[in-house]
Amino acid sequence: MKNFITHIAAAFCLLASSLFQQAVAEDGYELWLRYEKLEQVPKSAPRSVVAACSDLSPTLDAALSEILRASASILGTPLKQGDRISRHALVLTSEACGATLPNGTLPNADEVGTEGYVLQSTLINGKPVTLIAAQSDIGVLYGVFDYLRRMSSGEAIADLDVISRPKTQLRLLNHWDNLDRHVERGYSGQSIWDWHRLPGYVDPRYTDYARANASIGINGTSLTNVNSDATVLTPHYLEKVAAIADVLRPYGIKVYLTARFSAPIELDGLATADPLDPAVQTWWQAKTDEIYDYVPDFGGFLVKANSEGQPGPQDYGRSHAEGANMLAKAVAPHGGVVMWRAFVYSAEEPEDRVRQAYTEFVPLDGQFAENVLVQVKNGPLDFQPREPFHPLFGAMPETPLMIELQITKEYLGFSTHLAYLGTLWEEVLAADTKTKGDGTTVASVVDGETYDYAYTGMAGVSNIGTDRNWAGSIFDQANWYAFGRLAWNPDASAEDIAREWVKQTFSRKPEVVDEITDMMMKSREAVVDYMTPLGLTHLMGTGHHYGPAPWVDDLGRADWTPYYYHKATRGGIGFDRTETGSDAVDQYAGPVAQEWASLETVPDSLLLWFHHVPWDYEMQDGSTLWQSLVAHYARGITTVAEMQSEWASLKGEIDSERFNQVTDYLNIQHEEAQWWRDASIAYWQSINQLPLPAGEAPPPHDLDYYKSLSFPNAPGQGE
Ligand code: GCW
Repeated sequence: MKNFITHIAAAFCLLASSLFQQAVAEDGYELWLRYEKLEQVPKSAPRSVVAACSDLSPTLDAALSEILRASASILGTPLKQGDRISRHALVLTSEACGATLPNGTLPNADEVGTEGYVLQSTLINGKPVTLIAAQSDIGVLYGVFDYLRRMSSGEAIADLDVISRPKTQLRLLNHWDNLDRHVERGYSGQSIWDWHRLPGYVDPRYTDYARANASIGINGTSLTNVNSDATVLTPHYLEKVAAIADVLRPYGIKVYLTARFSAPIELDGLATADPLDPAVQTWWQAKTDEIYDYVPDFGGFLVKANSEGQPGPQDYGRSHAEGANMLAKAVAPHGGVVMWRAFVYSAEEPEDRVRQAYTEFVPLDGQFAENVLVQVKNGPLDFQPREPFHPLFGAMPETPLMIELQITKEYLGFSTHLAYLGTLWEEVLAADTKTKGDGTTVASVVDGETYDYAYTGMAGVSNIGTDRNWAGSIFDQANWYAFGRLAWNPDASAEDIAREWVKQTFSRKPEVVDEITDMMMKSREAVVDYMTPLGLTHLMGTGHHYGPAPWVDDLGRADWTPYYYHKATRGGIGFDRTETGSDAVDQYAGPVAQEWASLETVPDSLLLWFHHVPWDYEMQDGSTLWQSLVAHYARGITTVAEMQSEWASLKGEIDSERFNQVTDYLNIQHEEAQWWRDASIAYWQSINQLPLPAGEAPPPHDLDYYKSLSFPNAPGQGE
């Protein structure tokens, strides 16, 4: 009887724990590292894991524990950890760990570089094994994540013969996190950096953050907002930074900080922050040395200077290069870099805002120190749903240019709109700058292939916060994932990345994978359609950027108003950036400039970015501009409706918690897409006085209603 009761109790516990697991496991916390159990364990599955090393670093420990965790989950039982190579073992090894393998087994540096790896089904001492080998231990960890990705996606893991190495060196998240834990343009809770409780309390979440980032090859993180606070450079905070760095180090992730240019004045009362002043230079050298005492592998500084009110070298009549070089000199002896942002535009200058970064930076090409990278947003304006690529790409052969992408969706519906950004980034990376002949893609500039840059890199403005699901929504996790995968390989396909993510995040069933991938692939274009079609841009609400406000024309600065960008009048709409206007198009290489400057050849998608045209302008398909505009809004809404029904068809395939959240968010997106369309149309009609094309429903409210909506507490207000 006692036995029976014990059995019942045990069974109950098991049931309860599996129910509990079910409940907590699907809140999105595990990201793409869910390691869902395979329906059938393949014959080729490994039986044990062994590190063929004379020295086990914390990085290899992390690799081994990831394998044990993942195998327990994917295969149902954790692999045995052996100390000898047996048949069907997973063998981890590297040059750095003192490989204890027959000569010739390791890949050489030419093949894999310092971070790459091989995955190989091979024979060692006559035994069939899978080898995960690299020059460095971090290469092994990356290889392990690749192997686990294949396994949990249900891909074949027999007969592997893979070599992979990153095409860019610096693959960084940029957190816009303030020290009070508010995240600028954050839509997923507070900052995960709990400055107040650090370093005494180090949140275990940092380890999961590191695992997730390492799994997609991210190797650096800038912890603080580019609108910076010098306080982070004080000893009290550096201790906290060091505690974070210690957790991230085994995962190959270096820590970077934003440097407030006026820090010498603010922290130590210097009279100036002039970069050519010897006292200022000495201050930064001492400060930098101090940082390296706390964090010996500190990556370097990220700087926003003379932009949107941030202090900078121009306050002292010095150039961006002079400012950057002073900091570069301070980090150089330690092997650090400076990432200097090109997101600058002047409050006083009347020059077309999208021209200004190019005007400012091109003359400085060749003047930056060797360890400076200039960090350039993907487009010349500001992370809009669609922009042409930034004209600086290809225009600075002597200066390493990093691309900056925004993972957080400031202008694409925050966390409630589904917008997979892989397609946006792919569009930019694949764009041909033609600066050095055909095929000079943005990717080939960024990865150093075109100009053989000494440093290469990609930065993504993080969407991570304290929400259980990290990113504000499940689908926003895909943007974090896609950023990492594209930073590793800027030529990768957005669709392949989406599929990969879906398999690990939702389901391996082909029909589910197809459906969700389809939703993702069309999602960003839907946002462009219902917010800013045909090359329109920056029409969002003031400050928070939530919802439509194309009517705003009276802010402190003209170039913060939507009117500045659309210039709609009774006669027409669009920003003339040809020679008759600002001539911003001339900043692009000849053939690109020609294509976009001509109404004959400019693609519809960029029409109003480069041209001011009448409302009855005839589009490529024969419709008028006005008809086409209205049709684009409708198409955007229809696409969201399709996404809703595709998602609804997956009921039962996805756990209810994630299914319901996505359903609710899609409903919000649909309502807001409709709102965008109605408010925009009401406004355009007030300007052009045109009737709606036949069959189009009039907006349910008048323009005053849309104008009267106010959202004082929308995230981002006041930023
Ligand atoms: O997109 C704009 C944002 C600002 C941001 C700025 C930048 C950090 O609205 O919030 O400030 O860009 O990139 O510096």
